[in-house]
Amino acid sequence: MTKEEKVVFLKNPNRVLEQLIKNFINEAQPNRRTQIDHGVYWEEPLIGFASGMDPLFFEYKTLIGSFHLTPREIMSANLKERGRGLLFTQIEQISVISWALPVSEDTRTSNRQEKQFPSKLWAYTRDFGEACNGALKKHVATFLEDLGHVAVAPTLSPTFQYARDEKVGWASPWSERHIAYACGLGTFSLNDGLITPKGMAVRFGSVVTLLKLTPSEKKYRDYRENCLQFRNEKCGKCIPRCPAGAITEKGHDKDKCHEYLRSQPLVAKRLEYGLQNPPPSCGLCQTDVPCEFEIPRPNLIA
Ligand code: B12
Ligand code: SF4
Ligand code: SF4
Repeated sequence: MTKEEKVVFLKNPNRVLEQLIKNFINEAQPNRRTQIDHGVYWEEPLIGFASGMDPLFFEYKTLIGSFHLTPREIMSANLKERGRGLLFTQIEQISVISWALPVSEDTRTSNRQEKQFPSKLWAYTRDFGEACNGALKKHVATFLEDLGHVAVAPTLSPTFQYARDEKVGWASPWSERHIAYACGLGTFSLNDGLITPKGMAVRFGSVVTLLKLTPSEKKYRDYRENCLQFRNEKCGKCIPRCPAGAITEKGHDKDKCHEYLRSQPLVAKRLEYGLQNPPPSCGLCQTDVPCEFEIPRPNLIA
């Protein structure tokens, strides 16, 4: 990076980081579907920022569990690995960058037709598209590190496995959806999925850094505001989409969903698609629903 570019970065780091993330998705090889048809896994991302001191990160300790880490804990642990400590004056500099990668239109369309298993494009997106998400996390962290700002992508660490918690069921110590919610990217829904302005058919990623960034505005007052079911509108369109019967008007049964994702017929389908040992996927509840690619609008015509 030239001296001039560094000056531009320091003047408006949010804007430069947004552009960096967008450029990666527009141009980088990992977003090309070289494994199948040279299409793209992801469309233009949404990006949000939060202060590491946002009270939500501390609320998550009660809402999710004490095992869910705050940005400050992530940063302290990372600095400790480098033989350094977090200084008191650095605490308020900690920031979080989160992004939503929208599934490409042809992949969404292909998954809409499915009733039992994910489409081939959806299954490849879960595998190779997520690898692209991982490469993006590394890219953002390396960019910041090269400029002298400590940066860490929590979910890239092998210790960040999800496990079954007594109170909240399957959960990770760094829930990308809760992080995205804190960064103003969207709200939760009847089926647990986070609905962003580009819909629910998205995947999330994030990086924690020791650099003060301007937090994004949260344009919602309720944590389920974007879901029609919680706006006095009858919806529930995701309920019949689920082949496992995991969604009801009461919400999402994670155990049923988890069981289905690991089931033998689904494994067989993935092998049939030519995926050797891919992570499980389904996502039927994220496609052919009003919240698939936008914040659903209420039906104004009675
Ligand atoms: C564990 C896990 C699962 C489990 C459990 C899912 C779950 N509901 O938590 C299983 C195996 C079932 C699963 C399935 C799927 N997953 Co998954 N999974 C994860 C993982 C690894 C951790 C999730 C986690 O920690 N959850 C924590 C718990 C506590 O969250 P929760 O129960 O949903 O939270 C509820 C409460 O906290 C509540 N709440 C109550 N009061 C309040 C108050 C406030 C203020 C707030 C904010 C919230 C809140 O809101 C939530 C909704 O009810 C993440 C990756 C990551 N590290 O984040 C991906 C992730 C959640 N999965 C994802 C996806 C795409 C899927 C699948 C579609 C599979 C696929 N790829 O085809 C299905 C979809 C299932 C569904 N409808 O949610 C995406 C989510 C995309 C989205 N738009 O939301 C993630 C974020 C992966 C990623 N990198 O993008 N997954
Ligand atoms: S399909 Fe309807 S009820 Fe289900 S999450 Fe989307 S908006 Fe909410
Ligand atoms: S991912 Fe599949 S099994 Fe899980 S809730 Fe959605 S539709 Fe049901």
